[in-house]
Amino acid sequence: MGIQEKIAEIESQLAKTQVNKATEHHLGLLKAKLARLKKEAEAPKKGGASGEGFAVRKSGNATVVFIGYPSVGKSTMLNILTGAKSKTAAYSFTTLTCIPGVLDYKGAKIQLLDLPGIIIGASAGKGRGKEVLAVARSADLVLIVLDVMCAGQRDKIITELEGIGVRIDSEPPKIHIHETPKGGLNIIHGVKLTHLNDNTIRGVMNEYGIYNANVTIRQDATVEQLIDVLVGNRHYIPSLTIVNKADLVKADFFKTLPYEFVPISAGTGYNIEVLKETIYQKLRLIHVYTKRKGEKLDDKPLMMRTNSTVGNVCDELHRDLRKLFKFSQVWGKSAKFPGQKVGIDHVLQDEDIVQVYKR
Ligand SMILES: Nc1nc2c(ncn2[C@@H]2O[C@H](COP(=O)(O)OP(=O)(O)OP(=O)(O)O)[C@@H](O)[C@H]2O)c(=O)[nH]1
Ligand SMILES: [Mg+2]
Repeated sequence: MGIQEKIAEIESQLAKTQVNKATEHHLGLLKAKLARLKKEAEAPKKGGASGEGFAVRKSGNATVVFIGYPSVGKSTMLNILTGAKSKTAAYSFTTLTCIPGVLDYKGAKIQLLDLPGIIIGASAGKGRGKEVLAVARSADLVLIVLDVMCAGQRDKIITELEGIGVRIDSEPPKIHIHETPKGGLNIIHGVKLTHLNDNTIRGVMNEYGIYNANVTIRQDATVEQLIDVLVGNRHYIPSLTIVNKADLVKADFFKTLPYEFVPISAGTGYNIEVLKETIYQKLRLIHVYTKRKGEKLDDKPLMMRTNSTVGNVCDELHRDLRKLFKFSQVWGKSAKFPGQKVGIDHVLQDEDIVQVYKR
């Protein structure tokens, strides 16, 4: 049996098995096997070009992508938000590649990437789905764009994103696996587990060829989360759902939608200012002030992505600064005390002050 047949076989078994306490263990092992096979199937062929993803350079303070089915209005939205000129039309697959635009908002330069529409099965390679979704992997925020007439498609888009390793609106699981040369599997529980037992944890770990390790679990994790940690290469990214073409329905319609979203009309411009503000808020950009020795603060802060490091600040200031970096001092929330000496990987927080010393 080839790898694809094995994947299909397990998927059909999963679909057939009832979900309950008695089948939990069995299902867990099947899911682990499925994830391992999928990873194997995806591994780039030796010698071949990877060829995945559009060539887009990140720019500005953050990168935001539009993901949605064809003709939901992604390009119309990019144009109204940024003044870009991405082609729009009433037929599907108008956009064929990645079109960038820049939204200037409250001093931040936010890169918006318009992409071709995806279809069901995109993450498994249908259409140019994999290339499109791959762009989402490196984004700071994913905009899930829905047509008000098909507002029920949100879950399907999330499934496609999950298919390429993107985890929306969640944090990396608090599971730590440290392999050891011998001693078996030592499972350390930080909290009571209600979805997993040691037997299942062992079975899943064995599926990944791990027989000796310290496994520390500090949250009530699911088997999916354990598998995510084992597979690795997962991307935890915030999302914002936008329901477009609000002009086509009465306001009452929106009360029926079971998720959080921003209703807009890219066609008429309705609620566009609210959308800009929501994108900006979701990005949680931070302001970092830089200071030169003996001088006072630069009064214009740098706008940086959340979790930016001192190294990222160096890159922002001068392209050679990273090479010349000796150490830096930090004042503010990320510093243990004012003026703490820190290295290039120190993670900064909003309103921090940084002074860099060169070699
Ligand atoms: N009524 C209405 N029509 C809209 C709105 N926004 C976009 N449209 C129309 O929807 C159609 C598709 O818009 P596009 O912006 O090309 O959609 P897209 O999502 O970029 O489509 P693809 O590139 O094919 O994936 C066009 O005919 C637009 O004029 C809106 O808010 N209301
Ligand atoms: Mg388009």
